[in-house]
Amino acid sequence: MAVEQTYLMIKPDAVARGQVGRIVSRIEDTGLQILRMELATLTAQQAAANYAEHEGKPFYEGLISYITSGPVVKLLVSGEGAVAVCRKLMGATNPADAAPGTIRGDFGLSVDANVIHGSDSVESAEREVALFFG
Ligand code: D4T
Repeated sequence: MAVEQTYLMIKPDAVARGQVGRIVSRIEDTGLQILRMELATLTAQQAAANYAEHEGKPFYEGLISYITSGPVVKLLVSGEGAVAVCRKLMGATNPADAAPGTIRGDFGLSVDANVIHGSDSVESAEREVALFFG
């Protein structure tokens, strides 16, 4: 497997509940390397660019206002198969379907506040790293 970079983002609900440290520990426990980590509040433009594929869907407006509602933790993570490793660690989109032991399975409350985002491909990761870290 190739060394990849991926973009992760601990979402406002998890930051507000004080779960950042425990989530970062799980990322570190995979053996992947954290190259950058930063607390920031997303602009409406960044949120819209990140979720462009969902524009027009019933949950879109709520998603944009939620993701810009408070600070997130942006992470640039690198290592062997980093995209797939992180998607597996995150668990299913809906915390109700996410397996115990996954981040969403253990920390998530609902699909519209589901704790963490992770790039779904190497191509998405490149776009998201440029969008969020410049
Ligand atoms: P992200 O992009 O946040 O890593 O999530 P996923 O890749 O796992 O899932 P997604 O793109 O399908 O959904 C993006 C984002 O929208 C929220 N959402 C999703 C929601 O609020 N209601 C819904 O019905 C769905 C499907 C959760 C994640």
